[in-house]
Amino acid sequence: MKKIAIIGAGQVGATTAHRIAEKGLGNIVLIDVVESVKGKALDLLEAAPIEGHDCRIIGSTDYKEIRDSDIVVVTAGLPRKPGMTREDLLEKNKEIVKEAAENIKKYAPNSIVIVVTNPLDVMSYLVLKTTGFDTKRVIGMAGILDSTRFRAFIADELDVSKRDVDAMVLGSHGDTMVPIPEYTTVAGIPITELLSKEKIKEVIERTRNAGAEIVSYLKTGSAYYAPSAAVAEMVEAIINDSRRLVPASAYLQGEYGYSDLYMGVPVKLGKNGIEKIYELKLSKEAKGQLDKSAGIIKANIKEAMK
Ligand code: TXD
Repeated sequence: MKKIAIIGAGQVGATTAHRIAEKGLGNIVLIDVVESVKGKALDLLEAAPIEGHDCRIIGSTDYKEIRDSDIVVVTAGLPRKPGMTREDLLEKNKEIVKEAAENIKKYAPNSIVIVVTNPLDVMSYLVLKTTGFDTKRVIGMAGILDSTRFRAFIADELDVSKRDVDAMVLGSHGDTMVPIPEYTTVAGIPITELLSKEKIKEVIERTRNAGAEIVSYLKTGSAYYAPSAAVAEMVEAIINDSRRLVPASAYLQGEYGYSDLYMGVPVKLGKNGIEKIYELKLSKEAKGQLDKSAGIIKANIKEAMK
């Protein structure tokens, strides 16, 4: 079995472990600074006879336990509270993520890293620079989440099965994310054929604010069911080498005209991590929005690397 380490056993980390175990994807090591991580791991393990999987699951406060992991998921760090943007988390989370990255480099030098901690694109950059890993092996999770939100809202709007909706959301995982209606379809039909311009605008706005909408209800934390489903989908694609084509935050070196930053783009995910980055033709409007997204990410990267 493959070994999957999850750094940070909070809402997203623990729920991700739950999903990965029930899919039987590999043995799991949960790492956190708080002792409760050991209890969460035991609780998950004790469900195994009922769920019918044989994954080993341990919880630890010692990074040594991630030794030789095949995949490491980084969720350690603070989540948003009402009124906060993802960028507001930068100062606190950069120290936590840097520490995680140093330990990944030391104990799991051949792993593929999926970064989840916010601000997502900036934290992915920090992990890449701290580990020195090949750019294929450091991937940010955001696009699948933003797209699944967009898909769910479109399906509701049209009263069709959620399974039939495919969507593409590019750019930063933040208020400047760029949902692309031209590449968003229902059973192959572009949504531009099915929904009015105004409706599409409305759904895009709701997608951009979907994280904040949940934070406003939860008050003490942010979303984790859909985020963990998105992470598990990425882990599964890598472990099964299924070459899924999904949006994810990737290190760009000239693609879309941007360099030396992480941003959400369509990628092929397989056993080596990012097997390919796809460059889509974009409308002037979408490219303009992407430029704005890139500008914000660049500024935050500068701040993070100080
Ligand atoms: O789309 C996306 N990328 C995201 C990102 C979707 C959802 C959540 N997103 C972000 O993930 C969120 O803004 C946060 O920055 C992280 C984690 O969110 P989560 O909801 O899981 O936060 P919790 O429940 O507070 O869990 C964080 C855990 C908690 O158990 C801490 O004790 C632990 O991180 N933590 C640490 N673990 C290891 N090492 C260190 N130093 C550490 N510091 C805190």
